[in-house]
Amino acid sequence: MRIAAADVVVTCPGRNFVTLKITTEDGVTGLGDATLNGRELAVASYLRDHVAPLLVGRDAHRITDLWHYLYKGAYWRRGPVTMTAIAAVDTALWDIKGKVAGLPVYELLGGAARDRVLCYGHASGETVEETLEQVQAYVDEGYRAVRVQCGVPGLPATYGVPHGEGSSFGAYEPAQVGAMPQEATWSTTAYLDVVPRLFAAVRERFGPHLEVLHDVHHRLTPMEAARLGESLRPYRPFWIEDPTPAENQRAFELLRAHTSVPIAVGEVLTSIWDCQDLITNQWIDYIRTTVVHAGGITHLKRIFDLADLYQVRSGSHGATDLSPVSMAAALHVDVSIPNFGIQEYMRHTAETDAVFPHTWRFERGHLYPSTEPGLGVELDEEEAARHPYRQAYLPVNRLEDGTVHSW
Ligand code: KDG
Ligand code: MG
Repeated sequence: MRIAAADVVVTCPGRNFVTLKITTEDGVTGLGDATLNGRELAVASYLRDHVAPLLVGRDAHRITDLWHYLYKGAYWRRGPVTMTAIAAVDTALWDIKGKVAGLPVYELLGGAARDRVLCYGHASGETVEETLEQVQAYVDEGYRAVRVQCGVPGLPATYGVPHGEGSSFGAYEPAQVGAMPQEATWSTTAYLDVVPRLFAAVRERFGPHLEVLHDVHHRLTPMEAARLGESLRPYRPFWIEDPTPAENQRAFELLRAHTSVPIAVGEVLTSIWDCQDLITNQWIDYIRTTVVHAGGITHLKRIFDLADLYQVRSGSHGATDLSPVSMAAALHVDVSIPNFGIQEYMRHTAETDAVFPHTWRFERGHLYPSTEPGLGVELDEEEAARHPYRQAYLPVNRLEDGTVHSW
């Protein structure tokens, strides 16, 4: 089954998405998400200019061979642009294989290992009280797990709290349209003061059973993160996420020695090598690598298989910059692996869902993968064409004295 064409579609139904569509000579199509938030066109060019010409004429069924052809064949390994491009090809080929076999992709991955996929939504507000109201709305919808973020008193804009275009309840959109990134301000002292108060209020209102998550977003040193972990421990967080940057994996050895709260890392990691030490030393509890940024279904499976050997569970990234194609693929992986933990789920806008009609679904706090052949998601190209690309950037973060800090 030879590949006839590989086309890249860039669309902005409220936010930018890059999608690869592979078509075989007999007309079967497969989709792969290639969205890299704020750097979308780099991946679009990588695919159009350097990958699509290499795919035409190749056997669409040889997924592993093509993966290594693109990875080892590029010579330049890893990195978000390369790994997102490879992910798109890999995901599209799994879609095609499923359609040809007449089976949903999870059946090709070994079949369902569970009936449903636990997911968490995002509750956030400027104040603790506003965040509590959003938690209540999620609980009313049947969510059993909720991520909580709130504004940091004294700071104009805080990570995870809606502001700006495209942000509304359940649709927090950090990338803002414009020619330059917006700038945010950060104070670790003020942050470490407010987060324990937020957790105390959530536990007091919602009791001990709700799963409560929090994203630190790479902003603390290991020892600051340890202090946060210890201050949250009485409130039993499900996890604290990205407590400190993970370029230096050994930072987590230090953190681990000083707090027992569960730790989740990995949304910016793009390969098994980037999380090898984190996993094999059991310095983390959840690995958050995704289909789209970590080399597709083929490579993500390898990461999760390694993690399983060390009792590390999955907790894939699922923000709105991961398109419904990514979410479809993620759910096939989530439902089929032995060491599934939780899936992040930020709802897309109606415009995005119209561009990517899909049959995976949410019901009472859980996600269910499509049971259609392939991934179970389509691309409406006419609808996509109605939303041309708009330049958008993630914010840049500075300390109060102007020093650039991790965003
Ligand atoms: O593109 C960046 C976002 O996906 C990221 O900021 C969201 O950290 C995030 C999360 O956990 O959803
Ligand atoms: Mg995160």
